[in-house]
Amino acid sequence: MKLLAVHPSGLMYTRVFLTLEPLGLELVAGAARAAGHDVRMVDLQVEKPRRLWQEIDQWRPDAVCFGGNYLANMPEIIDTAKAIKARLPACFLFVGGHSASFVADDLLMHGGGTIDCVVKGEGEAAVPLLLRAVADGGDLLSVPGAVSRSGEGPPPRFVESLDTIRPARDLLARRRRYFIGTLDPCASIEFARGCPWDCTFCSAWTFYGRSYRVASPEVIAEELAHIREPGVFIVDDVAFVHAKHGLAIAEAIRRRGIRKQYYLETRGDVLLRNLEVFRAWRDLGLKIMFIGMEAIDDEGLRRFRKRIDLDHNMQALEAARSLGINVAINLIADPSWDRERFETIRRWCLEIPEVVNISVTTPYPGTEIWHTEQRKLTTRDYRLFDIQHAVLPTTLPLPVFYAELVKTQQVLNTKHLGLAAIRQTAGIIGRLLLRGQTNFLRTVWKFNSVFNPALQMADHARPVAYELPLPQASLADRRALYVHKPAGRRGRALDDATERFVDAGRVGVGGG
Ligand code: B12
Ligand code: SF4
Repeated sequence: MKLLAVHPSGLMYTRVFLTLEPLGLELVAGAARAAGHDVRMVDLQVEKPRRLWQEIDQWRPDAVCFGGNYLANMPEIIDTAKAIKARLPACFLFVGGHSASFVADDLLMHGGGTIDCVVKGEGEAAVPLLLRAVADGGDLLSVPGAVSRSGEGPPPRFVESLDTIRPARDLLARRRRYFIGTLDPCASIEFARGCPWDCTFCSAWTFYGRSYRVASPEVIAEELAHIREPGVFIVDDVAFVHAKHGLAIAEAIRRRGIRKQYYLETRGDVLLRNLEVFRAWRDLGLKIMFIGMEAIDDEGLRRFRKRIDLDHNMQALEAARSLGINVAINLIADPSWDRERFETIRRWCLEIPEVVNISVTTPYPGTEIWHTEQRKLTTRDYRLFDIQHAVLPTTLPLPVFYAELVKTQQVLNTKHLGLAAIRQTAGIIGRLLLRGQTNFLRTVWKFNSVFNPALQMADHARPVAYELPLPQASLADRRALYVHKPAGRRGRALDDATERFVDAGRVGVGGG
């Protein structure tokens, strides 16, 4: 079959700071190709819609699939599916990905018959089976994870091993557009999948049933050896949970003499526990590390069930500084914040040398706070669920909340992308320009055109075609949260000491 895999446009954040390859969709495309299908890809984050319509009208695929990792992309996916079906009525349309898995029925309903199927969970095992069923006129609902308007198939299944799946990176035409900060251009890679913690605002653990699986160090090193980009973004939710695995990958890379610059995301307590792993990675080229701190007070950390106290987070920042690795931290702004709170945050952020990113508390399907948040949603417009908009009632009038939020982001932006910062990075910018890479330089003046209170208010005023389903009022069965059902301890490739360490840092009730 001819399969076209489409990734929707980038959201606010990716219009300024970074744009990365859609690794999950590439893995799905790779699995379909390995099963003998003819596969093409379009990434609307970096390609014009014209390219999509050319493929639809000239190549005329038998099937089109969409990567639905982000809730805010759902309206675009639904509208595009409707437009494709109008041009190619016989084309089989399906959606998969992180967020699509949590709102499968709703997508089918909004699609009004144009979306034939939603695949819940990991795509690599399911997509070859689905395409075979479509080609042979078989039963779609025999495919694990498949949901159609006639019902739901068996529960989604994990791919047998992360060592046997490889992303079809070669199918993306504009690879030089992927970058993060000064890692320009930048590819992405996965070392491990899943997260063993259970933070209330996050859906990474509910998607994978609190499992944690790893790829073999040799397989990872082999994949890295084939990556052309000098920068590499490690997509793991929490990098190097397991020290032995992190060191073994470092050793396999060293043996092959591979030199890259790396970016990763981790937790403060993991950094403190596995300092020698991060030291080894610094020596290998780890440049930037993102730590999800979420709050700068202990009360805030408790609310997010981030079982790490402020002292430990501060120690983690110190440790990262002592290693000479640049750190970016994330804080979550709550809609209840008043002017004084924003001012405190601004002052704190200016006192520390780290890059600070601010997102907004957003309950969404797959997270615990989607069910437990007592405040009523002020909107169910999918497009506003991008953690940059307020979807809960704000204490400040909404325009003032956005003015304060953007002012805070602006202070941070000026700190890191202002003239002084440019002077510091002038050498890097010069080297990038020599290689024809302008992505990083462009971030410097894009901020104000994207992060703007008036634009954010205008986003709330748009007519709403597609609304999220209403959250269920209570969370009687915690297992209902999961896409892949938890397999408990045996679902996690962690040694006993690491399992105990994880348990001490999470709430420890129910679940897997
Ligand atoms: C890496 C990452 C990013 C990267 C890269 C994203 C990209 N270009 O794809 C960056 C840093 C850019 C990013 C940005 C954001 N992210 Co992000 N990100 C992740 C993270 C940690 C891993 C994603 C990943 O690559 N995983 C590895 C690959 C292999 O897995 P995968 O993509 O999920 O794909 C598998 C399945 O989902 C499925 N699948 C995927 N596509 C398809 C398609 C079909 C047809 C099928 C059948 C199956 C299928 O099969 C794949 C293989 O098994 C996830 C958390 C998570 N664990 O999912 C958050 C996550 C997806 N991000 C999230 C958010 C909120 C954001 C931002 C909005 C944050 C912001 N500050 O603005 C932005 C928006 C970016 C945008 N696209 O415009 C939320 C999503 C929330 C939501 N419900 O919408 C998540 C779930 C994190 C969380 N803590 O809750 N993100
Ligand atoms: S540690 Fe918490 S926030 Fe980070 S990925 Fe895991 S569950 Fe999500």
